[in-house]
Amino acid sequence: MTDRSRLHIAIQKSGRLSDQSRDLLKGAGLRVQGAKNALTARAENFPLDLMFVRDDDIPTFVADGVCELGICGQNVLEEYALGFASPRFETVASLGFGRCSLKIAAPEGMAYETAMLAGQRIATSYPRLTQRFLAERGIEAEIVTMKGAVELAPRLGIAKFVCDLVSTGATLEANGLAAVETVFASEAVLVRTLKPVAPALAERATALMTRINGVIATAESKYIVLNATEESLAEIARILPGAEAPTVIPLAGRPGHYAVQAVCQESVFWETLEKLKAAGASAILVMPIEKMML
Ligand code: PRT
Ligand code: ZN
Repeated sequence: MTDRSRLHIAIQKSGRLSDQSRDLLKGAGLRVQGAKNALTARAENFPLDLMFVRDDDIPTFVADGVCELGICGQNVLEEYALGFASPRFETVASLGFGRCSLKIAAPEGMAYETAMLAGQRIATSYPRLTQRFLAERGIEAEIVTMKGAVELAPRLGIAKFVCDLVSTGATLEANGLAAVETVFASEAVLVRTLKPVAPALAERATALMTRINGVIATAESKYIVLNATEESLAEIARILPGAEAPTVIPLAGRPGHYAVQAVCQESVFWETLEKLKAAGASAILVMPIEKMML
């Protein structure tokens, strides 16, 4: 039985999402003790227990309320959710890692059209997402469910097409396949249970989610300081990426000259700095932001 005075979050034990899931919680200020191969760990400075499980089990843990929170790929969550008539958890943040796409792949060089799937066999580990894709297009095909090594199915004569996760595409290519159509785009998300949660615990969950949103916002954000002349201010404000109303302060002893300060909530590239300079900015500083609460 889990301790109901503490929050519980399910994260992947070992795999593509585990390091970044741990880093995110660390970034939210949680000190976590516990060996890498433990099943649970306790945050020392927040009433939170971590449960390390297989990614496929995370939807069940959160849906059943065993864990109030979970970090998991949307592909796994949506495949699970399609098995139920009503929602069992809700997404509270997109985390910006674990990006991949579930794609239909066909033999390399085939002049593919969606209609060609009709009556064919499609191998996949995501039968419900694949079925939804086919149903939305009015196509009937036979779905062959495989737990892994889906990319081998065509070579083994099990299926003509596959529907598999792709990030770089190298795995498909190595097996003579090419991605031809996207079924579902995915990234890691933070979800919370829709089971009732005691008010005190719900408050803690909200506090943790606020911190996590702060970490995500901070990751891309930069603080920009620059000098500008009065006539260049409007153009500079337009170029600053994702910045709302910048702070403009007159420079002492230099009439018509200003210091401009802004939080940019999008990546700041060299090209952006070049544009700012061309618009009349000088002494441009770009600084990382350590913490942010929105
Ligand atoms: O042990 P456990 O069940 O927890 O882990 P797992 O082996 O089921 O999952 P894991 O760790 O491989 O992936 C966890 C999650 O990472 C997935 O559910 C996705 O949300 C996300 N993710 C991101 C990926 C990929 N990228 C990815 N490339 N998951 C799998 N792949 C595989 C894909 O299945 C294929 O075999 O990588 C291969 C393709 O990669 P490319 O780069 O060759 O295209
Ligand atoms: Zn898995």
